Amino acid sequence: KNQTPRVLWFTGLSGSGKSTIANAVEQQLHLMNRHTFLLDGDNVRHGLNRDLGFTEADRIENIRRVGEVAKLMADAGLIVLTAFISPFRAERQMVREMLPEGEFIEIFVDTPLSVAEARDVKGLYKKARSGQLKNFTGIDSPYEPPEHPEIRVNTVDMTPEQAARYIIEQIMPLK
Ligand code: GGZ
Repeated sequence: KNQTPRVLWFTGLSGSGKSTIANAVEQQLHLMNRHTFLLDGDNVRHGLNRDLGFTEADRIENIRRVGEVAKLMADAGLIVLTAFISPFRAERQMVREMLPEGEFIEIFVDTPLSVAEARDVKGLYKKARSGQLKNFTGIDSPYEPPEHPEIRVNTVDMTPEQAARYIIEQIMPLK
């Protein structure tokens, strides 16, 4: 095997760019012949976790299950990328502790709320501000930024491709 299994755990606000950057990192890893799997809302919240919404309890359960699946996939030898808001420190820490030392790489997609809200690609911030959408992260549901992420990316001064390149540079010395 030419790779150490590991989990690249992206965290950040809705609209921060997690999925876009994670997809770009995955493409780079494929070019390096790495076997990967990307877990995100599209392939998890519509299937395994379709019974869960956005209350605090449901988000906790969402992240717990994603952590367990990521662990299984990492055990199978994959490089796993996850792109969930994962707003709470405690659950990110829980997933970190599920995995062998050094295999959980927390990547903070550090887009300020003002920037994510100004982009509002899906119009969700607008709905949250008007009260049409409750428990929206950053508006009426908390986001606890990582205190010591392995990697932090600034999406204000970097394109998603530049952020992905930066992440690859950070993880590749680990091989
Ligand atoms: C946050 C919400 C909400 C609420 C729907 N709060 O920008 P998106 O659309 O594509 O990404 C958001 C996604 C967040 O799901 P996660 O599984 O990543 O969240 S968590 O880790 O907190 O469990 C957003 C959409 O779902 N969405 N309602 N109330 N995001």
